[in-house]
Amino acid sequence: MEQTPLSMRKHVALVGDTNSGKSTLFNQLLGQEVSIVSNVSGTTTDTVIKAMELIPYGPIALMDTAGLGDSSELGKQRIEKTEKMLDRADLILYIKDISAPGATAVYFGKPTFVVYTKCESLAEDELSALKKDNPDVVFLSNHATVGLDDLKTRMVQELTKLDKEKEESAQEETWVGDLLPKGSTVVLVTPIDSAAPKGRLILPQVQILRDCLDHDMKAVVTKETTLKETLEELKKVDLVITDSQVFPMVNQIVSKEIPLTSFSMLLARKKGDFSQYLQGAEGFERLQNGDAILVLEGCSHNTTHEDIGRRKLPQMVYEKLGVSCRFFYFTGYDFPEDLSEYKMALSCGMCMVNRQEVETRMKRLKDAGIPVTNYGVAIAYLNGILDRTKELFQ
Ligand SMILES: Nc1nc2c(ncn2[C@@H]2O[C@H](COP(=O)(O)OP(=O)(O)O)[C@@H](O)[C@H]2O)c(=O)[nH]1
Ligand code: SF4
Ligand SMILES: [Mg+2]
Repeated sequence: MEQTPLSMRKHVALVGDTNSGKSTLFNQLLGQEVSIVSNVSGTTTDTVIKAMELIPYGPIALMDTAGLGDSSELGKQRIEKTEKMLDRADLILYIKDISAPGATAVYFGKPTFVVYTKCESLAEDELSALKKDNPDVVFLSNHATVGLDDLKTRMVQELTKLDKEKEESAQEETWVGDLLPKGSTVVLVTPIDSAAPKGRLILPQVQILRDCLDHDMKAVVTKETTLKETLEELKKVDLVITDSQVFPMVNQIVSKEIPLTSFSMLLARKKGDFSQYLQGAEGFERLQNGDAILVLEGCSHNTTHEDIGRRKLPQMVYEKLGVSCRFFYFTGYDFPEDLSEYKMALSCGMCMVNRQEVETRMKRLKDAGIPVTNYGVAIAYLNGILDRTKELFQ
């Protein structure tokens, strides 16, 4: 634990009015007398930061701050200093003395939870009623000796949640930034047919363009009909990203040395378990006449996708696999209770649905033993080019 520098640790700050018991708690958590505990307001004048091991989470930095409720001139300066220190806090424990009513209510703009101290001052039934009404609050008594384990558990939960969110947003933030080096040249193929929205590009296309610029890459946009010419004119192309609908044509035009993938494949990587989608494509091999296929679409207003999910994919399954299946559609957050009749599931890119929801569904399908893949992977598979389009990610 000594090895992890403070700067690498998640910072947890104890914040609250003077005399609310911050330093007492700080010492209890650390298991040693680091901060001076006193009933003289403003004893902790500056923020104290100490390294600690929060089991089972790991190394953290614990911050004991000066009180917020000090109205003296010196106190105001301390409060300003405290607020500045809170910039580095990842999680705030808002410490309130349960016996001191009218504690300052503050919004910190960061993950925060409330901790009541000195709860031994309440009658037992009063305390249990309060606990019941405030499940999100942690209650401490007897100089933070009672309830300390609850508090630690809660800290571990919150910090783990923060780590997970951070990981997800990093993955969600970039489309190609993690796949190609700076200076790369990316060609986007976007058919402009009747399904294309009037006067604009669809969101994933716009986001990928922006992502290329953010990562100092060059991006060229072309239709499938002008792709051949575009590639001839460019000295070097590091990646071609195409709309799935024109995949077969683009696949022929783009020479084997140039990596090729689809918008949908890039989307598939962002939501849900990409390897589960890739593996799920194998489900096509086992389909038989009359099998039920579950189709999940994140929203109903997208005519482009409606066309893929409702017309193109069923048609491709019939033509390429020679089986006629039954397709059942679920839109938005709708999801069937009973999965037993489905042999396979197909999902859109789920750009409008939150990650948690997508993950829950993926898990349910996995548990039920139902292979699931998404439109991009499915179209690539049915065109026999999945192997080519997934190379980029391996
Ligand atoms: N009765 C009681 N007193 C407490 C408890 N926790 C802290 N105190 C007292 O409250 C006063 C202020 O505590 P301190 O930790 O210095 O508060 P801070 O200003 O928020 O850092 C001290 O006299 C502590 O002994 C508690 O659980 N019960
Ligand atoms: S949620 Fe699905 S159907 Fe809706 S726009 Fe996104 S990918 Fe298309
Ligand atoms: Mg203090």
